[in-house]
Amino acid sequence: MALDIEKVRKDFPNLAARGRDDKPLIYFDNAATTFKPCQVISQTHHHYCHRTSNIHRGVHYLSEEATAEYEAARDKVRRLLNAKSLSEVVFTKGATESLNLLAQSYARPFLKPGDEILLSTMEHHANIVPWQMVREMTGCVIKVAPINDRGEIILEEYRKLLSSRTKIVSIVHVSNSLGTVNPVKGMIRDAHAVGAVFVLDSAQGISHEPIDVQDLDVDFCVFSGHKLYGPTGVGVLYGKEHLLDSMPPYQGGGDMILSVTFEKTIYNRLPHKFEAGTPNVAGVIGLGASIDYVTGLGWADIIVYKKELCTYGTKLFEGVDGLKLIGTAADKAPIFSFVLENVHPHDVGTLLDREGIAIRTGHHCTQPVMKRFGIPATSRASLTFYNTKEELDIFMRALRKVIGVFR
Ligand code: 7TS
Repeated sequence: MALDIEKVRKDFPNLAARGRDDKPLIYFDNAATTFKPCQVISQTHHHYCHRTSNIHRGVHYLSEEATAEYEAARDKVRRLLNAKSLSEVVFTKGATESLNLLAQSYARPFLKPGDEILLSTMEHHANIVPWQMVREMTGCVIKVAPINDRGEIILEEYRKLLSSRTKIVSIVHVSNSLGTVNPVKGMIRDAHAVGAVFVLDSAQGISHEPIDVQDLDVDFCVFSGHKLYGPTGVGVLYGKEHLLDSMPPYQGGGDMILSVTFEKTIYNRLPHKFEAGTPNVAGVIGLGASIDYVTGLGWADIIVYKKELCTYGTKLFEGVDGLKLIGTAADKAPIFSFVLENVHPHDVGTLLDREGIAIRTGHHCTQPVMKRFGIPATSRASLTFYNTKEELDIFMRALRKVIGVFR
């Protein structure tokens, strides 16, 4: 059954908010963060109204209940990713923290001078800078797989860069600035053929298509709750159990230990070894609710509808004189990055904002992508399943008005 978009939209109160100057809001900045459905808001609200307590430590009722809800959310993530066990699901602050955890606890202790980390041109800064920090500390080398003019990784070049020196490959699943969906299953197979571990940055991918970590055979996978219709400040690191087991803790503190003396501390078992301190309890519970929401809508319908939006939007953008889409991969999410002749992206963003339309402008934390295309910035409209073709039509009328101002 197709998605009932009008009904779905009613689940997201923020869609009824007004834009600048009280204009009806069109929210096309979903790659930055998504709106949250009532189901997520009410679960978070319920926690703070009825279950406020710390977890894993109280014998009192509220703490037991909150612990059960927190751990139930872990199982929802496990099922979402089809992970083998709960030990493989670590809660973090977000994709960025998950990548930093991997850099510091997986890469830093194990990499030797001359070992290689392979990235691609289209990585988000969160999947570049943590590895550069490790390079400073270990003397390892960073290699970069190039992309073509459509914004796709050139797979022959990617394979050429893989060798016995490659220890880690860390690649984005869906590019936030190009919309490209990478063929990760084959890329993981290629990385494993040279003995490298594969890190999948699914910050955008998590809301684009279902991820089966066992089918992909991916070693690590990271994402943030807030791009999956969940709260900010919470995210996930999935890791194969034997790999997480081999890693030292990222941070020390409460909850990540079994016993502490001044002579010796024994760390807690997985996944708690990586969850030092009081976590974002309400955030994790909200993330659990967002997973229930998305799976309740059904991936098959979400995928069909987003593809429709992507095809419809691409045609509209391609019909605008003087507009160049940056990112035209064969497999794409409905993320439209574009540049307009003689108009700075920030002006496009500012003028669209006056019409009540929210897009993002800038380099989108992917400066190497901007360099590859020889531009300083793009305007980016990123859509998801609660957006509509009618909104795209209104957007296009507003964009033509912007173009008119500069002609
Ligand atoms: N990786 C990718 C591919 C991303 O798109 C982002 C955030 C991150 C990592 C970092 O996620 P965080 O939740 O830890 O910040 N991308 C964007 C964006 O496109 N606009 O704002 C944030």
